[in-house]
Amino acid sequence: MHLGRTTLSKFLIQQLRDIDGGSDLGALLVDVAAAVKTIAAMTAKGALGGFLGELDNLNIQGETQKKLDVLANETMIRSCEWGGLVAGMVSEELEAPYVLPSEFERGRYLLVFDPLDGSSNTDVNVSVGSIFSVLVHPRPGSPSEHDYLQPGHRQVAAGYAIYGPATMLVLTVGKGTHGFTLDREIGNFILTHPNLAIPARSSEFAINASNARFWEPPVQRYVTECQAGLAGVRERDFNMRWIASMVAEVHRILMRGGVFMYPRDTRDASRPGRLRLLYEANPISLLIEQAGGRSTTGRERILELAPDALHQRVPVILGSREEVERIERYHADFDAGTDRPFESPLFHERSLFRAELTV
Ligand code: AFP
Repeated sequence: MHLGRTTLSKFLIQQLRDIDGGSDLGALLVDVAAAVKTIAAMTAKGALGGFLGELDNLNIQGETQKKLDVLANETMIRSCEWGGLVAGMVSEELEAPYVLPSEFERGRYLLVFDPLDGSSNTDVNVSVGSIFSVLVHPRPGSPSEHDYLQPGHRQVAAGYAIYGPATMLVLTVGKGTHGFTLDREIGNFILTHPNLAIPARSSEFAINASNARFWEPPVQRYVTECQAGLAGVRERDFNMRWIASMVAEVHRILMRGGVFMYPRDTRDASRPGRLRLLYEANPISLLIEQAGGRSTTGRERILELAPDALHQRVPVILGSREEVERIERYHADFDAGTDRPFESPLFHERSLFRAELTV
């Protein structure tokens, strides 16, 4: 593949030509890319397009809908409903699965997506994204809700668009994770980041620290150790980021490593996490694993979770393999009651949640 010359379409033809149904999958991903170009144009217009601001209704998540949430949702649906490639769609913005108009042929795939992730950032001009996941429709005809409830390892494609200084599309069809940059002048996605590989070791973590009082002890332990830096058990300093746009955090991790955590918190037992399994955690987890990283709830591999509801939420801890494995060990230690005190000579006692510096 020639950097800077391979278009998305050429890449997909090369990657999918030996896969059963590959041409249909490639055509669907081209339709998704077309929707992404339109969403990119809308987000780039900002206030000039009249696309900013909120609507006076709540979405099914109980969250205030932004105008761009609805426009992005409409764009993805219009781009993908008519080509005879999908049998139905699920969106973060729709309570029930989207049923195709009767005049459209039903295809072999199910498209599941978050049309605009990080939309709380749209009015402050911070990067947002779209996330998508492609599953095989298990039988002919229109899908039932249950047909979408497939574990993440059954995805045949997944990806995200990030609407940043550059618009990029990052995707996998199960053969690595690859990045494409939109050349706005010619309207083509060009392969610029083939075979992304997440560094196994990193010193950067992303978490919303305002929720610290709700975290479980293993996460408390990990973050406290990172904050202790060179003087602590990790014996090196760490950096923290929080953009409140998962796509932007994940993109940084794919580019230079790190860990992203939106862990289980004790606020509301009915909401074990903030992020949604089907159209956020699963597609992102496939991209991360295809790039050599790990993605877990802290206790289970996310791609093996059996979904029980379209919009269910899960805890998410993902990124550089060595750091995620450490956090998994901390969860196992805690669950087994072998959660050991800090070893550092600087810390003489350790509560369940934090070490007290003694010098
Ligand atoms: P929105 O799409 O509602 O802005 O949520 C974005 C998100 O799902 C994810 O992209 C962020 O990492 C996370 O929520 C931010 O959550 P907090 O606002 O609680 O930090």
